[in-house]
Amino acid sequence: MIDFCGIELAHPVINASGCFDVLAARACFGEELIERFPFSAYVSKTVTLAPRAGNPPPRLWESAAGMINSIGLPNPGIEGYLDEHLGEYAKLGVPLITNVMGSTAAEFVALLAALEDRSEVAAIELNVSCPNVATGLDIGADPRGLRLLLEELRPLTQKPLIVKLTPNTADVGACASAAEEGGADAVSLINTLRAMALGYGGKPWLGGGSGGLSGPAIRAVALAQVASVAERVAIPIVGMGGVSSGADAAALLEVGALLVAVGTESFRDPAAGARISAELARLFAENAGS
Ligand code: RRO
Repeated sequence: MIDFCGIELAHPVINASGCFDVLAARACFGEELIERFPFSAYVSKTVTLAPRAGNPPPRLWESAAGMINSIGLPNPGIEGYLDEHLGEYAKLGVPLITNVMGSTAAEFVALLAALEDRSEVAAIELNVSCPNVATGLDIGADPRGLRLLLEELRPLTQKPLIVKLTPNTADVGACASAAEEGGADAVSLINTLRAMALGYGGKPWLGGGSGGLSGPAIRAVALAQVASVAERVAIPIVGMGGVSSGADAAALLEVGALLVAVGTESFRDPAAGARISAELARLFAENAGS
């Protein structure tokens, strides 16, 4: 068992937010894919205060060793999430981490208030990869703003707060440290790297203009950023970015992550979570024996 912010987890592998839609997986691949749930906790895709339709298509671009997404946060809004999704997620038999995003502190405050009495929610992940409407800076790329946000939010909830850091910043360690100073219980990283692709006639391919790069292409960046954050903070780290095998997961644990999240690999192989967990367990067993 792993103690993650007071939550007991059976093993270190969880899903990255937005990367394993359990309801779609069940509809496409059948009940058996989620019957023995592959992840030790389930992280929801990002929820905002109001419903959002998301970006116009195309929303994906296949890049060398990865993909660029510009999904644009489609979600039913917090009320829709509570009414339509929470009941289903609560049946998975693993702790639920709800990922939320606001573009102002007031929006985050309202999101936390809506979740506070919902015992189905074990922890809240704050997606801070969104521009602050006042400064235009990504909230998570501005250490001072991030610390102030956490100082405001921390007293408002009993639930652990995990800050999902953005890699699109000069000093991710400073951002992680600011989150910790503000009272974050854990950090998770990395979100996708800002990227774009050109289509026919030199026009941006993605409907949203630019997007975020993920997959094996970003694995080395994730490793470096997790390692540098581990040198700066004492709170638990959830490492992610291009994890496609047990060995990739082990590398993130090696440099200081407590948990590892599987993201893009689940799109390529919907059974990736179970496979990567099994590979990691085998590596642990081999190392214990040597
Ligand atoms: O919805 C998205 O386009 C999206 C989000 Br909220 C995010 O945090 N990271 C990403 O790559 N895409």
